[in-house]
Amino acid sequence: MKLSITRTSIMSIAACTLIPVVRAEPKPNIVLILADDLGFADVGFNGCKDIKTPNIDSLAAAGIRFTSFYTQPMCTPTRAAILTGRYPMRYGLQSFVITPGQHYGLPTDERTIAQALKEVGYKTYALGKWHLGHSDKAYWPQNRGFDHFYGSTIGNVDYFTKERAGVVDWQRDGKQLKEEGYFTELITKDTVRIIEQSSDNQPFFIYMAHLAVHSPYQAPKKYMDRYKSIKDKYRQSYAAMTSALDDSVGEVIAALERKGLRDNTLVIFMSDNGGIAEYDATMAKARGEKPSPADNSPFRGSKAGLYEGAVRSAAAINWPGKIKPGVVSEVVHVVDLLPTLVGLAGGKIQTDKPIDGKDIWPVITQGKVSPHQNILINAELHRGAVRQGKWKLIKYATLPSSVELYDLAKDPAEKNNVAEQHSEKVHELEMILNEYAKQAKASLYLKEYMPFIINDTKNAQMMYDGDEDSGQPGEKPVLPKQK
Ligand SMILES: [Ca+2]
Repeated sequence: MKLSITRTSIMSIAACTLIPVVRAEPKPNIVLILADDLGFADVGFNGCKDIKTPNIDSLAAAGIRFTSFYTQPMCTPTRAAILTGRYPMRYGLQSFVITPGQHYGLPTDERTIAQALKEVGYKTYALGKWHLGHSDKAYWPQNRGFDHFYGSTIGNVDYFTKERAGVVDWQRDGKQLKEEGYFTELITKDTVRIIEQSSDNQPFFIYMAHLAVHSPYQAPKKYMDRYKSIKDKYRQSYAAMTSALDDSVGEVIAALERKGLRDNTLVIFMSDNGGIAEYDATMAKARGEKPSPADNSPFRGSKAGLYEGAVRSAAAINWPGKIKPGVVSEVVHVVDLLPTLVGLAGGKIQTDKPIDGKDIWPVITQGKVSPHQNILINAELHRGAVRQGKWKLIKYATLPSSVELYDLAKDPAEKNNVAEQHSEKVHELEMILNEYAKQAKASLYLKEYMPFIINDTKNAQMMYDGDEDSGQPGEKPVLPKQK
């Protein structure tokens, strides 16, 4: 079979959904509730038994529950994909997350969903965990289209002290705060306040980015007490944190109802990536932790990987009277939120850069098939994955390289690698993945931490710093103590 997949064809596929469609009048309020590291099977609507999520389940039961809603494998990249509608590899956020010592952020020439909604009259709020750049205020939410921000800019902090390595990271609109309280409950209280004080004449977009249920595993006693029967202490804390998250969803919905806004408010609930299951991170092990409390079944893998367990999100969308209850099993991706929501708001979708997201409103409301010919799961320097129909290819490019092909229709748990039996499909999907990879910008994470790899892949070696022939400048040798 002759293949004719070109860079141009992928670019044109990506760029073909740029026409905004005005459907809703008046403009709906939008509440996007983002959970962090929640396992696919850790909500009642996906079959969870030991953790109770009645409020999240009600939301899903009265709306659409997605079974193939894809995210990126980690916090920073998924947040970037939500805000831009573009795959993170296009702007260097494809690898890992922004760590507390790093200096980069979501590049400031990326236009966000908050900017797009603000342009058509929305009041925009970001609450909770930002994780798209903290070292420079230019990366902060209030400079990325949000009118107000209340929360933490770095990745994860203590739920009670809002501190990381001795630094408190908790602010309202740029003003640092010292505030008692549990992260989940504080942002819930503020979201309720925003809803109660909202104006009848101005729609709002609330981006409520929970830290829950990311580590550290901390919950108030009243929630821990609900799960005394769970013996594993990590699972118990995780369950307690999930219950606090569920109560939060209930309080937000109740506030919308009290204010009489429920019928004109679209609510999305989703996790930013799969839960930590089968976790084998070296650093966590070295600390003696066993942080594997989540359940991504029936999927294989864990947060940060390329298997479905990393990228298949527990997700639902609800809008009374506009979205009929049901299940969508078509493949959709978190980048679709921007064109879909901005389309509903009558806004404009950026046209000077390729938008990867598609308008999935017809999939949600009319049972149409997925508009995606393929979806990019990720394209990094060392690995990548792509899904096309029932097929999924995973490529590990580091030597010795390897390739895996799964038939997700027959094998959603990715147990049987059928790459050898379907070499033509492997070839086709490798070409698609490589075309995406050619469009990737260098990873900003690697640029900061491993510039020798990024600057010259073909002749990769440590950069000469004028003194030592390897290592970082000023790096102290660690030698065994002399007897
Ligand atoms: Ca996460």
